Amino acid sequence: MKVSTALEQNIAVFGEAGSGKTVLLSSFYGPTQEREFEKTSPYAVVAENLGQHTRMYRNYLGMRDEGRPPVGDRFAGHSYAFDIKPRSNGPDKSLAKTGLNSLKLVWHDYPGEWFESDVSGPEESQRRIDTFRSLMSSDVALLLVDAKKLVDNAGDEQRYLKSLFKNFRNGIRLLKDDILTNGQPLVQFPRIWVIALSKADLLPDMSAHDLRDLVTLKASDELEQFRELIEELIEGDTALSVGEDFVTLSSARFTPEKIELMDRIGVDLLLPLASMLPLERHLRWAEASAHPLPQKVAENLLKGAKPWVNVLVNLPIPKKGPVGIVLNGIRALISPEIIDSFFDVADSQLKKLQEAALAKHEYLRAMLTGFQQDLERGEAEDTLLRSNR
Ligand SMILES: Nc1nc2c(ncn2[C@@H]2O[C@H](COP(=O)(O)OP(=O)(O)OP(=O)(O)O)[C@@H](O)[C@H]2O)c(=O)[nH]1
Ligand SMILES: [Mg+2]
Repeated sequence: MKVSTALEQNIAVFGEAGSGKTVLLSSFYGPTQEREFEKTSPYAVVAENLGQHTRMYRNYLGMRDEGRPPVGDRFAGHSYAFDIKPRSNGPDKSLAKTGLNSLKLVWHDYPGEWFESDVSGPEESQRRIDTFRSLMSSDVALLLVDAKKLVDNAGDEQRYLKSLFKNFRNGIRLLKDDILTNGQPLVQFPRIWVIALSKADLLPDMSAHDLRDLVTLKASDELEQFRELIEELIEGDTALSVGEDFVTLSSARFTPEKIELMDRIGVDLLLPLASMLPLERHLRWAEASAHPLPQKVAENLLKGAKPWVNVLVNLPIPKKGPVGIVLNGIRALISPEIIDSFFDVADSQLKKLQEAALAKHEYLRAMLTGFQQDLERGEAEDTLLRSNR
């Protein structure tokens, strides 16, 4: 049996038909296969499935070389697994210390049509449920808001935004009975629902703050109803952020002649968002004393966080022992002060932490610290707005 040496994180991408999901995936993946990226990036991205690699890369090349966007893949609903391997000069010392040396990202694509049309039969209905179940292991979900639709509805954006959030809600509500067993709320379910503007190049002046303001002004009731639905699905609904984080994304700049794939917005934030954002949020939730979470929920959040803390903070956590002991070990380790000092370090300090990790040949740790800097940068540029709750 192959023992996994990867930290794993899942991200679910929800968007209506044509909102840019497939292009986003290829724009995330394609550039990582270029020679320039291989020379300069601190990590490599390897698609686990060769067929998926070929499709994503072919889509990318079609755009890059022939100015041709990928053909629609309606009703597809796939999961894509990527190995994110830090580049190293020699063995990664993180592995010796923590048993981990890479990151696995699983990207779940939820087909747009499923929000907009009825199922065509029992087989497709089952496929919807299966797809939904697979993405429930994600900690982060992106809800795509299509900038093209905002442009088309200029002056009347609320029409589009209200119907969008209603559709998201209906799509999930229809599956509610199928995903809950005996009506029991779920412990494991995406708890961070980030609102992401896709095709942001069409609204180049819109910042993450502007996006928040627009959604709040035009569709806060519908967003609230969506949030209420998610609350019904999960146990421990104080550990939930729906529509509190915002990001602007553009996969490329599309002109009639060309698709400029080097001209992207926010795509570099996807890995950091998927990996570092949940860690930060989960630790805070698990430690929040004002609204203590049900034990199962806190344990689940901390259990997921444990290997990350191990790699990042580099302090010993008991590896074995009853769950309670291990969890107490983590609790002691990640006291609110440590969380604060860890996540609120200044950018310059993060850079130093990263350099120290590199000097010690702890490449995985260096990579994750780099992701944290990316999030800081995204906020400074206002392509990202993180909830401060
Ligand atoms: N301007 C601009 N246009 C984009 C961008 N991404 C996608 N598009 C356009 O939107 C079209 C649809 O994008 P897709 O990625 O295929 O949409 P999808 O969400 O996968 O759609 P379905 O598979 O049908 O659910 C593309 O053919 C492009 O013309 C972007 O970042 N900027
Ligand atoms: Mg698609």
